Amino acid sequence: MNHPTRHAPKTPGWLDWYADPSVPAFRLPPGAVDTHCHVFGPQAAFPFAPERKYTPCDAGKEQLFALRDHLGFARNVVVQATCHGADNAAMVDAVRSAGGRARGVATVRPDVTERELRDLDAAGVRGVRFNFVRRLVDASPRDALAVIAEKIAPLGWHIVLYFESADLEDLADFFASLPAPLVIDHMGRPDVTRSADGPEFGRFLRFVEANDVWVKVTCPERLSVGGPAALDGERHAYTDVVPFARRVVEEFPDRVLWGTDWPHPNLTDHMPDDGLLVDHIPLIAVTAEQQRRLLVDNPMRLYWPDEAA
Ligand code: 0GY
Repeated sequence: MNHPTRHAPKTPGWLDWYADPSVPAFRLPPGAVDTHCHVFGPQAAFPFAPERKYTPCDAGKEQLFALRDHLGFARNVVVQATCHGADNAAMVDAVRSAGGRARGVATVRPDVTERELRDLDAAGVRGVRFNFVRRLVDASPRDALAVIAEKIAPLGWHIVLYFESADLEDLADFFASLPAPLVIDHMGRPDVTRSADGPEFGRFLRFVEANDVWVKVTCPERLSVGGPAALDGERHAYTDVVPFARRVVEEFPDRVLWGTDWPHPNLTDHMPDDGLLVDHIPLIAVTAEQQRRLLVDNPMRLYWPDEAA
């Protein structure tokens, strides 16, 4: 007997993505890539994982592609969200539906087979994500992650690392031992009440330099303490994050990536206007050359090397 699909209710207080984003004042360069975004479900087609730490609203591929076009991006990198666990079906479906204009980053278990990895690769997956943020995952055992790293390395994939800045010291040696290129989410989540020139962020920058890693200068809305207040009426939001992101862009211009983080999981105080997020870009990448590297050249080299300039 068929049971009707039972939809899990959203986590109390869940904020849905911004329904009517503004048109950014900043014109993205042709070929720009949004390297950090997710899909949630839709739940009826792609149920959420039992071990998830939150139940989001639906945020499907159609809405993602509509946002891509609205903001002026050419391509997306769809990162597996923890609410789907290691079931990559929704992410893979989105990537496959994009007509070559999307790549994926998966979550896999250590017992993943070579065949499964090859299928993911054929679908457009180019990396795995290792998540160390305790509110999102139960555990991140290093021996299991090392097994995954050994399995994905021959495919030429990279490893996306998501961690809290306070944990970098403990994790740094493990990260440095991994046999694949590394990409760090959201600048390693700096405490933006500290100085971007201080020792804490300095340690992060030296880790990036020593290990030649890529950095997503993403999520001002997640890192900001000051919030979205447009201080001068010129669509300048999240200004407390600017010194951090600008420093990374200036020091590592050919290693930085940018993304929206749509549909912005787990924000509790406000939901960002994605148009305003795009208008953050010229604050952190101030020259046309920095912008082109951040938005086009770097992500193309990492995700579409055959088409890169
Ligand atoms: C992000 C940030 C978060 C969540 C996830 O996969 C996820 O659930 O990545 C977060 O809660 O900080 O990058 O989307």
